[in-house]
Amino acid sequence: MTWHILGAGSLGSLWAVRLARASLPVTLLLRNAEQLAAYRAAGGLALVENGAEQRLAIPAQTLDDPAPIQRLLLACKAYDALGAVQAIAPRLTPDAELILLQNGLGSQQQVTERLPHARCILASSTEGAYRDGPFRVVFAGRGLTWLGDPRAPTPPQWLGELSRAGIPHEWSERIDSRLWRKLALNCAINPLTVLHDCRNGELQAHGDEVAALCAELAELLHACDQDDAASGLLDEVQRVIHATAANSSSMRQDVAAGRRTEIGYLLGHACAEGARRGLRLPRLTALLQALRAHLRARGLPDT
Ligand code: NAD
Ligand code: KPL
Repeated sequence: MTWHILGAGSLGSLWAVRLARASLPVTLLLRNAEQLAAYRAAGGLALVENGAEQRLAIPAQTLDDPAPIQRLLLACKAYDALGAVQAIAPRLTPDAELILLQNGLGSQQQVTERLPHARCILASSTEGAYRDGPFRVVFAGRGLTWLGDPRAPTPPQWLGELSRAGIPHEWSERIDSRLWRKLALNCAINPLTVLHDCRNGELQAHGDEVAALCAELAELLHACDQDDAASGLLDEVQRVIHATAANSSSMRQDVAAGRRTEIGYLLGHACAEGARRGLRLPRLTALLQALRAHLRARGLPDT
């Protein structure tokens, strides 16, 4: 079974190269003929790992290629997920399976509503990768990808292929809890690093602000029936701030590079879920307003 990978960006490339070098069939799905020509001119996809570069000429095609797709790894940003799925929908077989790699929450619901008959497996990854050139990706941080299906607890048979490809993973029967927890961590840390323009560790000087946000996030998580995700949240946020003290958060990096953020699927989603449940979340709401104003002032989308 071919692994079709939509999005030859950081995580998509990281998965594509590891699957391909384990001799598993992989096909990249690129936006258009221009992208495909650029990909071919680059000679394939390069992964830089421990300082060594390996470039593989993984087969690629455009989104509008007619060949059917049974297994799709959706490796785009959350704000692109629905549009990408709309574009690829005519190619999906009736028994298609999708793996959704998006961070945050909200895009997964958009995709599953658009494709009610497909199996959608949700993922939450702590691996790190970034692009440092066209079709060239650096493997920056070892981690793990949790996979799960909130509608069906049985793991798919292809998990063995991930082991064969050396992709660290675990099947989770509570993937929603993992995604909520990661969202809460991102909401407590990332916007503040943007607004204070600081590295993660410098948030230690804003301990009261972090604690107040965690209290509201925990209230939201309980209201969303996510008690496990709420448990010990502040402690974990403080641990992450300490462990990643020298790092610039992904949102701060996006803003610095003039890239769109995933705010609508992180803090935006948290506030929208709070509002839907009639919760008063003044700190989170004020943080969202300040962050949106900050993005608009830099000419970036605020959703
Ligand atoms: P990225 O921007 O590096 O890659 C996304 C790719 O998808 C881009 O190449 C883009 O052109 C492509 N794309 C978007 N729409 C498309 C379409 N319709 N057709 C074809 N290609 C399309 O993003 P990323 O860093 O790989 O992140 C993907 C998701 O994984 C995000 O939600 C991110 O938060 C999450 N994530 C990333 C990392 C990381 O280290 N990069 C870690 C954990 C989670
Ligand atoms: O996941 C992160 C990010 O930078 O996006 C951290 C900072 C570890 C938690 O928010």
